Amino acid sequence: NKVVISGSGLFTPPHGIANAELVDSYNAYVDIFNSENAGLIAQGHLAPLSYSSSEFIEKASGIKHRYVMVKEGILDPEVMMPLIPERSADSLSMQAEMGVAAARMALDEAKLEAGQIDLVIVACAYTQRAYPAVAIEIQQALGTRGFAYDMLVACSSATFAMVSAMNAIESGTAARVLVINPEICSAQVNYRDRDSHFIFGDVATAVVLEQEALTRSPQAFRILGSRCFTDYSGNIRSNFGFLNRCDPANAHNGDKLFHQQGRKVFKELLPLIYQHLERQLGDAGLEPQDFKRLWLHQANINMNQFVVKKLLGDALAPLQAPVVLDEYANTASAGSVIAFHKYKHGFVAGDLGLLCSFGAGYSIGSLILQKC
Ligand code: CO8
Repeated sequence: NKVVISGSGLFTPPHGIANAELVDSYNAYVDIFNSENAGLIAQGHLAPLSYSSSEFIEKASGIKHRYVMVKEGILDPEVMMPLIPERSADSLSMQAEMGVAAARMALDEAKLEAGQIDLVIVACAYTQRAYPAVAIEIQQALGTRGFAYDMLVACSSATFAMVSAMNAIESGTAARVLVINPEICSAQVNYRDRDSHFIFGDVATAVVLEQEALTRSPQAFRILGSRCFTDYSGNIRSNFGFLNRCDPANAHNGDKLFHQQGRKVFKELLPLIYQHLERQLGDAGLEPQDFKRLWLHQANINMNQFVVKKLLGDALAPLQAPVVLDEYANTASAGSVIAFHKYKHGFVAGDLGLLCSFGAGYSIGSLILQKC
């Protein structure tokens, strides 16, 4: 009696930002910075900032557009962050609101009521507070039973949480689990950093997991196998955390936001992904060609093309490895789940798909799925 993913949901935030708008705002900031620091720049004490460009962004990353929960502030060269007022303690938090919307869609698809869920896991790159857990807030908002908790594994939060959910079901701790990934990446983007101002967007995804014998969903995918891997690296990093206020030197917060050595990540992570997938597929007696679809992590189009080429060579069927980052940008843990949600149709019983995340940590999580 295998565990299945019996429903998925996708909440898309209300505001879009195209590359051109973002680049205009960044370049306005560059003009302000360079003119305010003209003296120091002329004396050679400070390097002038260079313009960003839509052409670079699209070529280097594949990203054309991103969604955000709050647009106000992001494009203002004097602000350059989303202006998100704190909500009162008795109203639903922003992350819970996004999570609830995605979860409702996943429940509908799984043909379940909230009261039939007995574990909620909120899994994402950041939760908006330490406690009470956002998952417990969502448990109350939806009316699910049992228990709920948050977990953070950056880009692999969603896949690792699905493995935790599967283990909970197999051990009898829970019968039905909601895994929710509400990502508010825009709050952690340094919009003044040319190398990374374009990378992220906001979104929420959700999946329902339950025993195959229990499911009533026509959309269910059985989990045939799963594998998690981590290998410590500081090359993708945010130093934001609860100790920040204890060091008075933290007045400048650049390193408290997302930053990375993008080139190093590219070079170091790719071989880890190949090795991980080769071992997993080898142990399962499968070949990459056995998969109808690869729902890959959505960080960078070039990185995904390398992974796909290594696995499948040049003979790629249309939509074999669908791309959503052109529209959504990098959405941390939610990227591969968006790809799954949007491109899981057209499968017949027995068809295989691979859901795989990779990113900060480093962390890699992959699930072999089979249409029921
Ligand atoms: N516009 C114009 N030119 C630019 C820009 C820009 N915006 N940015 C850089 N350039 C220039 C550089 O200055 C450089 O110029 P030069 O050659 O003269 O030095 C040139 O363009 C090339 O720059 P790069 O070497 O940086 O460019 P790359 O081609 O390597 O592309 C990428 C940069 C897109 C960052 C690429 O390296 C990449 O994607 N690497 C993989 C990174 C990755 O996958 N990271 C995962 C991060 S996501 C994750 O793990 C989740 C974290 C948790 C969530 C966080 C939420 C906020």
